[in-house]
Amino acid sequence: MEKKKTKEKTLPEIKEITTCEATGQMLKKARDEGVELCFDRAATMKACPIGENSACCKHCSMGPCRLNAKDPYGKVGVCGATIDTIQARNFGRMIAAGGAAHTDHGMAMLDLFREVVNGNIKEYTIKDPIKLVDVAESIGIETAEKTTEEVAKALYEELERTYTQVEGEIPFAQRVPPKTLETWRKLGIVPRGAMREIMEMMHRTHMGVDQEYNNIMKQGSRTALSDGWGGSMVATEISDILFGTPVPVAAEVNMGVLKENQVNIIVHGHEPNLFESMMQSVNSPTLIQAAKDAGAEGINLVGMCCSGAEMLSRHGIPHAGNFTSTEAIMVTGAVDAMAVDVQCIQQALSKVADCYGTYLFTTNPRCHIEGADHIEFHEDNPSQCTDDIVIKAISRFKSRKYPVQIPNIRNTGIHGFSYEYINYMLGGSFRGSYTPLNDNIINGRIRGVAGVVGCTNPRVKQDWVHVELVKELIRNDVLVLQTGCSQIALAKAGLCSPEAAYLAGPGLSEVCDAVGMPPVLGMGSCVDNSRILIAASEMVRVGGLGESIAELPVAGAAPEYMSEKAICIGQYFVASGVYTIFGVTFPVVENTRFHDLLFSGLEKQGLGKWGFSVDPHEMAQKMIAHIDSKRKALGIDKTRERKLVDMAERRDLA
Ligand code: NFS
Ligand code: SF4
Repeated sequence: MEKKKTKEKTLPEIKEITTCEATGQMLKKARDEGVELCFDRAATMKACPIGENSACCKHCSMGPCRLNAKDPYGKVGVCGATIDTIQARNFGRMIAAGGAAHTDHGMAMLDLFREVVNGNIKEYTIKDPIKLVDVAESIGIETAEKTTEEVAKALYEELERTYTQVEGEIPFAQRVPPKTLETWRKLGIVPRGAMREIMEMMHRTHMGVDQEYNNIMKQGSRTALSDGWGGSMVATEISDILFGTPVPVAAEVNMGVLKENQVNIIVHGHEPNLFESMMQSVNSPTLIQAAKDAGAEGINLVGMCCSGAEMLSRHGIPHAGNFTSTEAIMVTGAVDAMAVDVQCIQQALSKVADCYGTYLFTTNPRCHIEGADHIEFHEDNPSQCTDDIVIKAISRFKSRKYPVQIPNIRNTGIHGFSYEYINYMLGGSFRGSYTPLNDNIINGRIRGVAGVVGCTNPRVKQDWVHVELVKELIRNDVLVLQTGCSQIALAKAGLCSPEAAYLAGPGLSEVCDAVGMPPVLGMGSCVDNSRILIAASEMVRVGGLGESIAELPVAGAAPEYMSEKAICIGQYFVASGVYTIFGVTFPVVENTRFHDLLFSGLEKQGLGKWGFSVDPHEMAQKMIAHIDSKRKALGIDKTRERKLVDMAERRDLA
C-alpha cells in the first residue's frame, strides 16, 4: 500500500497531461478507480535513451550492439556498422513498417473494389462515378466510350500495379509535377510497386547488406513514396469512389457525443468498410426496435481516431476523440461496445474495457487482441459481423452495471474538405480551380499552406502542441490543412468552424470570410494525407508558384507523432519536396552525418527536409520562416512582417 502511494505521488498533474478537458475528467476518474491509462503508463515507463536516439542495432545476434550518442563515432557494432548505418537502417525499417500499414490498408480497399466491380460483392456499390472517371483519366485511362463498369475494371487493373509491379513507375507517378518527378528519376527513387520497395527496404537493412547511409535513405524515400503516392493514395481514391467523396458537413466532436440513454457504439481503427457497414446496422429498424425494447432511446454510433476522422469528414458522423482518448472514453461507463479493425489500437484497451464491462471486438484477421472477442468482418456478408456487435452492445446496455458519467462537452465544426471540394469552393461549380488559392498566395493574403497532421502521444500534453502550433500558423495567415488525430484536436478546440476565422491574420480571415470557410480545413484520416499531395500538385500545375512541390510556400508538421506510419508520412512529404517538422522526439543522434542528411542533405538533392522541435511556437516560426524563404525565392515576398505572438496574445488566443 505504502509503495503504491509513492508511485501515485510521482504521477504528473492532469493539467500537465492533457488540454482535452473530457479526457482529463476521465483520467481523474480512472485514477480514483485504480484504472491505469496510457498517460500514467507513459509517466512510469522511462523511454530507453539508447533506443530513443536510434543508437542501437539488433539486426543480428552478434549484437544487439549499443553505440554512445554522446560519442557517436567512438564505437562501431561488432560487424563494424557505424552510427550512420545503424540509424539509417532503423529509420528505413520504420518507413517500411509504416508504409506497409498504409499499403495493406489501400490494398484491402482495392480488393474490395475488385470484388464489387466483378459482382462478387453486392453489399457495396460505386457511389461516386464522377470521381471514378476523374481518377481514371488522371492516370491516362480513356473513358469516353466506356461504361462505368468498364472504367472501373480498367482502373482496377492499373491500380493493382501500385502494389505488384516489379519494374516501371507506379500509376500515380503521373500526378506528380514533372519537375518533381524529374528529380526523383535522377535520384532513382520513383517507386516501382509498394511490395517490391518494402521488400527491398527490408533486404537492404538486413545484416551485412547496405552499409552506406545515403544509399539506404534513397530506398527509404522510394519506399515512403510508394505509400504517399501509392498505397495511401489508392486507399483514399478507392474509398471516395466506393463511399463518396467528402464535401463539407457540420459535425460534433468530443466525448459529449456519447448519449447516456442510448446504446453507444464506437468504431476505432482505420478501414472505412467496417464503419460503413456499422452505419447500416445501427439504422436497421429491427435493431433499433431491439434497442428500444431494451429500454434505450436509440443506437448512437460514433467514431474515434482515423476511422472516425474519415467518417466525420465523409458523412458527418460524430467523433468522440483522438488516439490518446481511446482508453479514457471507456471510463465514462457509457460505451456499450467498441469495434476495432487495424492500427493504433492499444492492447490495453482490452483491460480498460474489462474494468467497465465494455465489449471490445476485433474484426480484422490481421488484428486479434488477447481478452477481446473476435468477430470477423467479411465484406460479402458484412452485417453478420456488424449486426452481431450491435446486438451485444444492446445486451450490455440492458445490463449496464457501471455508473455512467459522460463529460458534457461537444464542439461543432465543419469537416470534409476534399481536394475536389476545395477546387469547387474556390473556383465555383463551373470553373472549379485552384487559381484563386494561388492568387491569394501570390498577392499575400495567404502567406502559405501548412499540413498539420498525425497522432497524439502520451509523452506530451495531449492536443496542446497541435492547437498552439495551428493557432500561431493561422495568426500568421498560413492556411492549415488537417487530417487524423490532429484534425480532432483542433476540432475540439473549436478551430474547425468558420467563426474561428477571427483567430486568423487579416489576410487569411478575409479569404475565409469571403469563401465562408474555416481557417483550418479538415480532410479526413491519415491515408487522406494523399489529398494534401494532390492539392500541392495542383498548386504547381495552376502556376505562379514555381515548377516543383519543393518551390511552393508550404510546410508540414506532425507535432505529437508516435507511430512508424507517421515517420513514413514524414519521409514521403520530405521526398515530395516539403519541409516537414516533427515534435516529441526524433530517432536520430544529432551531430551525425545521417542527421545532416535528413535535416539538410536531402534538400540539396532537390527534395524537402526534416525539422524538429518540441515547442509549438518555435515549430510555427520555423515553418513560417521556411514559407517566407520560398516566397522570397519566388519573388512574391513583398513587404510583410512575421508576427511573433507574444505571451499576452498567447493568453488571449487561449
Ligand atoms: Ni495517423 Fe497516428 Fe493513428 Fe490516425 Fe491517430 S494515431 S499516424 S492520426 S489514428 S493513424
Ligand atoms: Fe551489431 Fe552489426 Fe549485428 Fe547490428 S548487424 S547487431 S551492429 S553486429
